[in-house]
Amino acid sequence: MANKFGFVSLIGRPNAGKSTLLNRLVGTKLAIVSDKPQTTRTRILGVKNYPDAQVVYLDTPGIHRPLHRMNVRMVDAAVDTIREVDVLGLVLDVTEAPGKGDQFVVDLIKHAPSPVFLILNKIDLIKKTRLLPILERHAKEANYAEIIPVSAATGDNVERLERLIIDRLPEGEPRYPQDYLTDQPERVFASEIVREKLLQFTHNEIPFSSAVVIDRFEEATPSQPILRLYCTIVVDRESQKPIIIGKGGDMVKRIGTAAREDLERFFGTRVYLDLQVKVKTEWREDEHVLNDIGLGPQKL
Ligand SMILES: Nc1nc2c(ncn2[C@@H]2O[C@H](COP(=O)(O)OP(=O)(O)O)[C@@H](O)[C@H]2O)c(=O)[nH]1
Ligand SMILES: [Mg+2]
Repeated sequence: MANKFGFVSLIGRPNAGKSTLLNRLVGTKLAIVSDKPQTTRTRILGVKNYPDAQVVYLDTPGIHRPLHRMNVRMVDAAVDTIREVDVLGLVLDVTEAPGKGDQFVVDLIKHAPSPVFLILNKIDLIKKTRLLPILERHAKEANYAEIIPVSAATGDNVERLERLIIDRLPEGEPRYPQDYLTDQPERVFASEIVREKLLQFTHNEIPFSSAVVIDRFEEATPSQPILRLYCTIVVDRESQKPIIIGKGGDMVKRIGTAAREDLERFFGTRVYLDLQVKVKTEWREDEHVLNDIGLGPQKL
């Protein structure tokens, strides 16, 4: 049997479970996940090798109405993948009632050049009997190549999804080495872990109006077996700074401790993490910050 190779993009509304599915597909946590919308800000690539195929999965920011330059870049990063892939995976949360935003996404993919898979996610949250009418409703709305119910959280039906994807990929040799997992640099991964903890422990406007920038990343060496990370949490307004710092610094300490534990596990080394909090008004419009967080000009 010939080898297959291809690109598959996961697109959809915020919170549908795209990043959870990417992590499930590649078997490693590449993308941070949270219950807040707009967690993913850039396109994240993950490579998976099968006995007969190499598949490059692309996780993308959720498609939403952009109110800042940052959000325009985020949505572009998702929409740009539509023309670049061999299979387009539209991820939908089955527990959500259909809304205007869904219609926007469905219209967007109607002229996609590649087969579109509708991936109905979070089936662990609904009764099996509720699934059939949902499947029928979606079958009428567009010409999907496949409609597949899955649970990214439990892994239910994900292997079947992978088989159906591989069936649709063109023949081709692997383009990445067997041990290649992602194009995401280690420093970006590190800043994302810090941002994940920030999202986890803070509420209201903080998740949307903060970014994490790595100022210095000093790798561990045999004589200095500790990775040193100097990060700045950037917020939009003066009033947000004390929320992140917390009473007597307890919030920033909590974020730092949780991030350090994850980072030590991931890098397999001791980690020193320095966290600063800075106010930079309107950073979401600022070219330099956007470049720093990976939202500069992007290409596959
Ligand atoms: N119960 C359940 N929760 C899920 C599933 N997939 C994702 N989630 C949760 O949905 C939320 C959003 O997930 P995330 O992957 O960040 O969504 P994204 O914005 O589309 O990337 C998180 O709280 C996830 O834990 C699933 O299959 N079942
Ligand atoms: Mg995401």
